[in-house]
Amino acid sequence: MKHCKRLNRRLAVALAACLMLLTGCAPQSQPAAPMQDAKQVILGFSQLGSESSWRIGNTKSIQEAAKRAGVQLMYENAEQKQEKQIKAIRSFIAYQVDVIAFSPIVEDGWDNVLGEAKQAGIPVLTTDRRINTADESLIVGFVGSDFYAEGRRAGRFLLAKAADMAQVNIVEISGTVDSTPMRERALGFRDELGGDTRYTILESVSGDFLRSKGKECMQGLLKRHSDIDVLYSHNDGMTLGAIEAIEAVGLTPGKDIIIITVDGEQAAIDLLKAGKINCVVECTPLIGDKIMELANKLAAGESIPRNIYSDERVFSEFDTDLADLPPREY
Ligand code: GZL
Repeated sequence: MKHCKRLNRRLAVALAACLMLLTGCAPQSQPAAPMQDAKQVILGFSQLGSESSWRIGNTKSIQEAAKRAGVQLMYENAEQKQEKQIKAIRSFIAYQVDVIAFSPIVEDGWDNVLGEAKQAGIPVLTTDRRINTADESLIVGFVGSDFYAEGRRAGRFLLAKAADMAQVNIVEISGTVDSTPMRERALGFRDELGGDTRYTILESVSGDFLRSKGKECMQGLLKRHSDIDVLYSHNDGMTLGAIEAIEAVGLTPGKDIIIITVDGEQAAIDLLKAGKINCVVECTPLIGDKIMELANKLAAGESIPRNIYSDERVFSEFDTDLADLPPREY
């Protein structure tokens, strides 16, 4: 409905411009009146929270990109609650925004509200995380990271790092339960280690991507296991908390326990350079410009690719260029 109104408005402007040109009504001394500025696209964005430096960097990227792109951003922070995201999406529908984008905190439970958006003719884009649905038409596309590939990269580093170890005991501090990054980073890591029986995952606990919980998780793991060789942590925030716990019991992170983490925030890169972290798998939050490009295309009725993945790398102790790395933006 909204799109019909917009298209009618634009057609009217285009028709007027053509008529002026064809009938020579446009003042000869000047070019035809420039097309009326296209109506500013209104994007409703539901952010899942502000649980980590990654998330704060992601929000900043989106807000700054909206300004650059001339997109009117309606931004809602759900503070880690799915019901608040659903409420925000309903408010965007009521306001008849042109496009809705959101980072779903978990994968399930979106069909009803996205069915309402579809009924209202508003395209919905998932960013950063994905949803689990039988009706693929509820979403027009995804932009973000390939978390399964990130998990495999983490495993690939460990295979190289532990090549000479006869037995490798691993503990995992995972992200928010039932979130896409938690599921896929775990799966990719395990698939990369394959059936190599030298690798044992002693225990996996969820730290919900929070630094405080990462510290609590590691305190518990250290109490229950005296033979930990590796920590695989699904985000830098939890890793920073875990390192506090490791040092509190007199162990040296990066030496007594190999540390593999995901995100690539500045604090983690600094600890990599200091030898307290062995591998940082990059997961960039800087997808704001791409989101705005897609929102403008969708508002103009253009089609977009179904999946757009960020280009990401791995930083590790094997790199020789760590000193030359530019400052991270999160
Ligand atoms: C990954 C993102 C995750 C980050 C965490 O794209 O969803 O959520 O890895 C963040 O830091 O909390």
